[in-house]
Amino acid sequence: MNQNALVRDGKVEASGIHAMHKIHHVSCYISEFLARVRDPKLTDPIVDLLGPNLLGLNNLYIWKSPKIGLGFPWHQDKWYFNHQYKTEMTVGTWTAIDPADKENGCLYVIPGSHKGGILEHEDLEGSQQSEFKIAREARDEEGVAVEVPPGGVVWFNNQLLHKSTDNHSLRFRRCNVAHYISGKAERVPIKNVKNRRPVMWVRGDTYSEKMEPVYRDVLPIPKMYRQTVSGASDAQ
Ligand SMILES: O=C(O)CCC(=O)C(=O)O
Repeated sequence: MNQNALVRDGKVEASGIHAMHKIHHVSCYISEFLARVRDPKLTDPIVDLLGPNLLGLNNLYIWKSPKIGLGFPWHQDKWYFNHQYKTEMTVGTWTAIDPADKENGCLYVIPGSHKGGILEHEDLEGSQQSEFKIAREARDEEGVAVEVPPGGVVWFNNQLLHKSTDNHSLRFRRCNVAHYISGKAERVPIKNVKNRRPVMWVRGDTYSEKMEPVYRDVLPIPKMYRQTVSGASDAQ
């Protein structure tokens, strides 16, 4: 679980659900969330894009609290996934829990940007998501707001440039994000095996020579994730 960066940096005081920012990997540890990631309503459109064999990657809740919820800078998810998996494409699903609009920090996308290659991503200063990098060449004036009702889903190619804005409203803006990759994708070998994100089976066949391990059942919640918001861990 991540804490809101303004709370973490002592710039505002908030507690409980108002101090939260993200909850990571819920589908790896809680069976109801794993079932949701496998829901054909979410995955049927992805089969059209990635084929019948699907694995689930990062899965998280983003929690923008009223007035203090922070936006995300322009980025392409592939910039992050490139370091972990050899693949042309992953697909992200973004599901609104609350109505998402310009006032409470909805997504913005640059239409057609998924065809333009991967931009440089640079470090970002300030309280905005410090773990996030920014694609500085992305142009704000090309961004289109994606306002979504609760339960509405956005499916997006991992090269699509997207960002979101801060929550200026008195309402929450929460969503669930789930990323999918083809079962035929290969893992990039990494040294720190301990910090590997678990990869979950979603549907179809798996290829153990390319991706290992792939989990079919939820895992025990690691100690590092078992902290409360007041002592929120920055584990990702
Ligand atoms: O939900 C948001 O505000 C941004 C989410 C996002 O950019 C992402 O998950 O890559």
